[in-house]
Amino acid sequence: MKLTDSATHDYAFHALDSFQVEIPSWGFANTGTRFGKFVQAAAATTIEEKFCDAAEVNRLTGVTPTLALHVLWDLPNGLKDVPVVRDLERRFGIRSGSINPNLFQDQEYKFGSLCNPSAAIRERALDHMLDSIEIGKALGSRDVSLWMADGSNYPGTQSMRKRITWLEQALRTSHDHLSSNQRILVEYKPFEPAFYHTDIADWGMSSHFARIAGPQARVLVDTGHHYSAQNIEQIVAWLLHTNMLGGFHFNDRRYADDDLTLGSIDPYQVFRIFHEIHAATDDGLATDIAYMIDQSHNLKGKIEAMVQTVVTAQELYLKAALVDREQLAELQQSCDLVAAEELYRGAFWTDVRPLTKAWREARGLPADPLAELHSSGYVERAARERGSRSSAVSSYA
Ligand code: RM4
Ligand code: MN
Ligand code: MN
Repeated sequence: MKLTDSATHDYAFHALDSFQVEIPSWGFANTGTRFGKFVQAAAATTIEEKFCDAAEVNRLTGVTPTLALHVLWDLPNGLKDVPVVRDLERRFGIRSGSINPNLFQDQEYKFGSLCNPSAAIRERALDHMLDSIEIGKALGSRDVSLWMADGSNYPGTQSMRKRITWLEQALRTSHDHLSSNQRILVEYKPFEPAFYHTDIADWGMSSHFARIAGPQARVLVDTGHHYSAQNIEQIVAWLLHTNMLGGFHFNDRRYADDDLTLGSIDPYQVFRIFHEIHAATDDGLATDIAYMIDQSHNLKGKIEAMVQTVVTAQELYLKAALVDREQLAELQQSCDLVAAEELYRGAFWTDVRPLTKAWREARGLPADPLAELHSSGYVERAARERGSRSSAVSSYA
């Protein structure tokens, strides 16, 4: 496809109009590694500052109208904090996005939450799930996004099958409490913090739990939650085929759950994932997918990294949209391998930056969001205003 072609231009604008991505409140707070944190003066230390930063990212990019919230960190008083969040939504023009229960920080969860051998602790974890569902209802937010740290560290120390049953029960009960427009997304992760077995370790287990939970549950694919050689786009193709794909947590990785900037290590993989989604959409498959970012930047500036990520996601989404899928289907059918691969790779190597810039200008957005962030002085102002305060905000690591 030639970029000067007006049909391509219209198609690209249409693709960009259809793409939005949710940003995480915890991406603006100070986080680090298990070895420590490098505190940033401009990092958000309150829920208000997180909303303010989210609004700035949305002003710059125009495609991030929702903010994912973490119950323990953002609504420490649970449902009682809903009016506070409502007020922030109005003030900053940002809506609450997915609600993320926290089933991993309390001391009681040492041996698990929804999979803990103790019925009392499982009950407590379920109560937190139900509270999170009620918070979602009160905020008009669609997705309750479940990630658990549950698992075990040593062979023979836990019954894997009993834990499956406990989790099935908890998910069924949770699903019973959903309103008709809510969903539960079930995230998987192969290891960490558990290092022998993780109760929801891969997409097969997530699919199973989502099916058992009920018709409004889907799988959440965090791109960083796979073993190194895993073919993530094939997993995506399977989830699309079986109508089980609910959403993504975008980030990149080199070794484990590194939470690096999307596309910084392997942009081709993100392209390949988006290609599967575009192809499934063409084929009329249900693709109600929540795109979300799940990154914590230890070294990069928080807002800068978030803007860079959103722009990268748009570029890769557009590159994948530009694959001539009709022609590709013909080449696949005739097993013309090199021509098919060249067509596919050709879209990946297309420089779409002139198109994204033109789209931004046409939509009244800053043509270069990162340059606009720098010239706005937002980060310096935030550093001045926030720097003197303590950075005791809750977040992981
Ligand atoms: C996990 C997972 C979850 C995130 C937690 C804090 O590795 O990616 O989505 O909420 O980290
Ligand atoms: Mn995640
Ligand atoms: Mn993760």
